[in-house]
Amino acid sequence: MEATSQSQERGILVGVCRDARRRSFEKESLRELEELVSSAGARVMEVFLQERAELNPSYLVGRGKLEEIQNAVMRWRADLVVFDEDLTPGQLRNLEEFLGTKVIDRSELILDIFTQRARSREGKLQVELAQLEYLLPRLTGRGLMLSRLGGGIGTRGPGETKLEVDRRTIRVRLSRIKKELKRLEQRRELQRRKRQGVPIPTVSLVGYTNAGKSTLFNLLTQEETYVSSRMFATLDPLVRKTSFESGQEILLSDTVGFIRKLPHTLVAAFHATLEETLQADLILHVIDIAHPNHLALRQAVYEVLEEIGLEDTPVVECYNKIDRLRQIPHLDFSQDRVFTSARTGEGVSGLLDQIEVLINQNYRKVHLTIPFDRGDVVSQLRERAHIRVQEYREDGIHLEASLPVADLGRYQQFVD
Ligand SMILES: Nc1nc2c(ncn2[C@@H]2O[C@H](COP(=O)(O)OP(=O)(O)OP(=O)(O)O)[C@@H](O)[C@H]2O)c(=O)[nH]1
Ligand SMILES: [Mg+2]
Repeated sequence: MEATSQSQERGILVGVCRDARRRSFEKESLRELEELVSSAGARVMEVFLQERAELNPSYLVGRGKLEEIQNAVMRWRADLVVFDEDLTPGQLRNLEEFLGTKVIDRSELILDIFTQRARSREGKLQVELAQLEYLLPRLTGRGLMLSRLGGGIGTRGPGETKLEVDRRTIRVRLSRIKKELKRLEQRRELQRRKRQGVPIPTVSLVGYTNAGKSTLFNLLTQEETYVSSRMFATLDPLVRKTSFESGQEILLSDTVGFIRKLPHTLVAAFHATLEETLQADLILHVIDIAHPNHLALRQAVYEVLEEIGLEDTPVVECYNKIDRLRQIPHLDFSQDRVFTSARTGEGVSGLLDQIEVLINQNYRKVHLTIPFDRGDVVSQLRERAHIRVQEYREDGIHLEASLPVADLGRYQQFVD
């Protein structure tokens, strides 16, 4: 549900910078926090950056800054204060008491956005799991702090209901969710195996949130995936088949966007949704070239890819949104870098060519005839090759397949 302007929450943001050398990073992070807050449906009224080497253990920020924030809360009649740093349960309590309004941190904000966006059953459960694990250590003696001040950001439970309040209920719920997730995971694994019966190369779109992955996905598959200027528009990974002019088919998958300072509890859930990507033959890394800090965001994406063990999958970098630039910067052209506008379609055919080249680089198209008594060879090929056509003929099983170059010798005797 979209908040209307009357009911829109009014937020104040607070960032902390402990080290002058990190000043521009923290400022950038605050700008991003501002976008996140608007994505969650609230309006940003004022932004504070505390620069201080020593943090106050009770309030994070110093007394002077705290009073400034308090004044701003009153001046703007703010409904919430969002900290760009993670707060301890104690700090959270102290700050709420002092400021007399709801206080949340970056993690809680991102969790809230994920809660709003999750669509599939699995996505919803993953987010609920992350949210409950985040809340558990933050329970006060009597119950959940969240039953605290009003509704809005940070108080939304998964689904339509408010979160249940006591520790025991949460534990029971957590173990149910885990069980259910395991079941769904097994089902997905089965579906994936079924797809692997006829292996088609898979290409996975990854990138920082808002880079244009879904827009590009729609363009390439002629599908209507949800595109939005809000961050984290896509949470549930989507897989669709599409084909090149040559007839070569690929499976393309759209994935959840990345972000820096992702809440720890979400990391696990988030990695699970990237499982499809783990199977990819090629990664299409979409980068918003119009973003002033796109190099840092690009780096953040590579860090996550490495964390989940994807550093060996070949990558094509797709510098998107070139329509927003006056001229394309002079980056040295290379095989694995393309410039596109998913909005105008510019550069997209070049991108397709590039994908096709890379996918076929290590494969050769061959026609094979396998004798009927060599079912073992057919099953080996199912694992290794991309089979396009399979026909039973008088002289044996006829296959039209793309074979890894390295395997050509081994199957030479069957080549027509
Ligand atoms: N100007 C311009 N805008 C674009 C282009 N591609 C995408 N956009 C816009 O950028 C915003 C984000 O696009 P999405 O396709 O939702 O981005 P995403 O990477 O899927 O984002 P998440 O799902 O949130 O991670 C939308 O407002 C798009 O219309 C482009 O080539 N040029
Ligand atoms: Mg998307």
